[in-house]
Amino acid sequence: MAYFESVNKIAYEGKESKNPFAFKFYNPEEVVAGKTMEEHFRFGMAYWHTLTAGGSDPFGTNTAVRSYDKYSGMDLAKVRVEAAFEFMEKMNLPYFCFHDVDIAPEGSTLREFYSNIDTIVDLIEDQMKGTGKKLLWNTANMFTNPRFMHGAASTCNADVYAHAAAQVKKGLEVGKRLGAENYVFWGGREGYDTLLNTDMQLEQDNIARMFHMAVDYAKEIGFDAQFLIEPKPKEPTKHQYDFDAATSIAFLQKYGLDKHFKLNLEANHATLAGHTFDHEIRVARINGMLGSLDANQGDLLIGWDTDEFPVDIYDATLTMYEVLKNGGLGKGGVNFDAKVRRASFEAEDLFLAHIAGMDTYAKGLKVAAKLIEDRVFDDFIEKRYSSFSEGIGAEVVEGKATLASLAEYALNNETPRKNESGRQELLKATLNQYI
Ligand code: XUL
Ligand code: CO
Ligand code: CO
Repeated sequence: MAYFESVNKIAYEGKESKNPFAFKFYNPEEVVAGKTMEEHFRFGMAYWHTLTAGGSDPFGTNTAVRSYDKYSGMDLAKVRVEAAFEFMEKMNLPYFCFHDVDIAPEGSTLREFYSNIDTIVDLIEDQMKGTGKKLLWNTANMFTNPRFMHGAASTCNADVYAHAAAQVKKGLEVGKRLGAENYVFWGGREGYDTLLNTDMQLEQDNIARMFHMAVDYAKEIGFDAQFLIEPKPKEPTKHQYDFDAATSIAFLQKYGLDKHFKLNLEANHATLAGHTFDHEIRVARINGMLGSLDANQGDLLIGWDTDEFPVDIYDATLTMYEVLKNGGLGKGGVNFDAKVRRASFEAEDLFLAHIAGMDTYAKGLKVAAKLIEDRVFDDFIEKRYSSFSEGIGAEVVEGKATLASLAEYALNNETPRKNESGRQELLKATLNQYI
């Protein structure tokens, strides 16, 4: 049965196409910087936004109209699997990502939840075999259920901690069964609102303990996925522990977890932290910690995670610039952690939104590749720091300089070399010429 009857498979038609249901820039076979676009992006569908979310917000209930609305419970979960794979097929998305609760209802006991997951995972496995679609990552939702009001791995309630561990254990088993390439931990409620009731040190130590248990269990069952932490600075708690890339890397290093984890970075989380997405990717990249990307964008005027589909070519260019400089995303990919606006309630909007996102990233990739090929910024940056490749600068870089040797140099250097302009405006104007 077709759940998205009105839409056929989306094909690449090129920039001049007037067909809204066609790619204008994303051409999976096109080679850019030595790889096909499909290989560069490894685009993924977020099960929660595309199949499960219905457009509700704090002021109103669901608006989305879907052909599977008439089902409920396990019937709905089963139908959604078919709809998910039809969507990925038509949208030409090679990967998908899900939380445990996205695919199966929790039921009334943990045992029932496990059994529901098993039933649905059987169906997903069949569909994966039939279509060749792959699991970019899965994760456990440890933030929606009221039991997690105080946190999951950071909770004050040890029984809740055990429940969270049980979800992670199952998640790792599911990941192994479905050949997940990554396993994600977004610290949904791992943070706090007031120190007046919080033992910050115990909470952080306990999070690290659960991560170590997860590393150990993955090893035990032979699950070799890349583990990823997804930083976010706030929402739902005021102070999320995994604030940004730098904070998360420091946490992983402190607890001896940095060999086992990389980062899943999300554009809207970066801006919530007061950073640009390319800043976050650069921080991860220079620390060897870039894992995967949640593609979306926030709204300049709104202070929360609006999870909009990415349409900003400028941001996509700088994002793909960092990805290319990283030599790609390895086991990671570009997952659309993005939702259609509440008023874009028709099923067709899901396709139009993914087309917009994939085309934006495709165009960004092409511009980034050209910028790198022409060494637009590389040459400028190389020259800007050239004083560190010779003389006293080279001594600093080689670790030969001391405060005393530098002071002696400065004392004897009556005519220091002049500073040169940073030329920001010129560089930004040049970037615009490429876009
Ligand atoms: C929440 C968020 C999550 C994670 C997975 O802001 O981004 O959907 O990506 O739990
Ligand atoms: Co995300
Ligand atoms: Co998010």
